[in-house]
Amino acid sequence: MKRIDGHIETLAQYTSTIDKGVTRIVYTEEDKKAKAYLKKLMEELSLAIHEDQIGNIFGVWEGSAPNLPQVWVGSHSDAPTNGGKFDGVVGLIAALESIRILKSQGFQPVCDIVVVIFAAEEPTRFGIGCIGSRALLGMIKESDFDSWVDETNRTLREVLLENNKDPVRVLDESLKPDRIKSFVELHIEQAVVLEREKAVIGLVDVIAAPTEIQLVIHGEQRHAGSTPMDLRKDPVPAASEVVLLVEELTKQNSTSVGTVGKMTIKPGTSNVIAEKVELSIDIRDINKEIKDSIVLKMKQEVSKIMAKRGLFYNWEVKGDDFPSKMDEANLQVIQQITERLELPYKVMPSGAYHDALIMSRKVRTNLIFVPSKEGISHAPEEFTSTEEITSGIKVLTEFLKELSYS
Ligand code: HGY
Ligand code: MN
Ligand code: MN
Ligand code: MN
Repeated sequence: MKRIDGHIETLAQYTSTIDKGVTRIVYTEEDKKAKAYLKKLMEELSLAIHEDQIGNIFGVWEGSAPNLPQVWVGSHSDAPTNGGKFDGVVGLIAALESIRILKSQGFQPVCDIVVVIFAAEEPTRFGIGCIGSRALLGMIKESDFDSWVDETNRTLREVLLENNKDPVRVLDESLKPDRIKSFVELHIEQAVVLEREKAVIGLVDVIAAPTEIQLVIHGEQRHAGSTPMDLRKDPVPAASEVVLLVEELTKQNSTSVGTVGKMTIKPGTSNVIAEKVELSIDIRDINKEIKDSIVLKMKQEVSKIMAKRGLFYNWEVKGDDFPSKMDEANLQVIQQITERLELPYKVMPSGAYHDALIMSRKVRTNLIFVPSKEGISHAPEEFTSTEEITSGIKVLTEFLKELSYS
């Protein structure tokens, strides 16, 4: 369908890395242009649009009984560094397309249907994901506005103020969960299970949760040529031991994963022994106990490595979420719809978190997957076919219809 392709291609142009994938970081020009484009699509559907103080955008299709709890559907429009065109975007285009289809059928929802564009699902800028949905559910505390800092050393508070947003109002804007009947997100699978099992729809039953840590190892900056090896306090070999530790501890369980995605050596010159190394550590599991035991063991081992090398370090837990089960009753409903549409499907976990992970803390939540080619995501090669997206839209449309009609 031209429309779907067209929207995805247009949104992909709003990137700061035109040569390599899609990079769209929250509160940047590209992010604002993408959100402006999506708001235009909402206007074309005559949705009532409003935006909150953290930057979540809502498009409301008013039902015949607007005081009933609302049905929410949505995803995010930001993209990681050198990411793909489909992550997040597919869920938003699918939500808008579902509404367009229902309107064309003359359908009138009883409760409101609300399309939500969450402000920032990716952790790229501040090191923690789902800032929009966390704020919405009152899960951001006052001190986070000053402790969450981006690479230019600007705090979330400063960035919000620069964008004419009022951090103080973010705190009292949080949602009344009983206003929402349920939330559903359609998203690319970002793994290869559906493709391998020749299914086109994933019905997620549980979402793995991340513990996001920032580790800074402090060394002594010295001359690379004249400093003997036994006099060095070099943070880089220490960081290397930590990277291997992350791999070793998470490899021991089939459901856990561990990643050091970002490692910055400062000052980062070939003939200077580093002053410090900053690493991101991302540990996940669908089992909370396993994840917590890995993080604890890692913290103990890191302390031994630094003691052995006589290095100071700072271990900061940026985010520590617990895994979340999706709503079982609504999963059944989606399963029946998928069977009725004769689409091959699989009930499965999600290794990636989503705003659905956060929303499920207080709202009945479901997550529907469409396949990712060769399981590739968070990379320029990310791809999902229009036909697969269209199948997802068929399921989503029926689900929204059923949910908003009674
Ligand atoms: O990392 C995640 O799971 C999400 O895609 N940001
Ligand atoms: Mn992502
Ligand atoms: Mn995503
Ligand atoms: Mn996500």
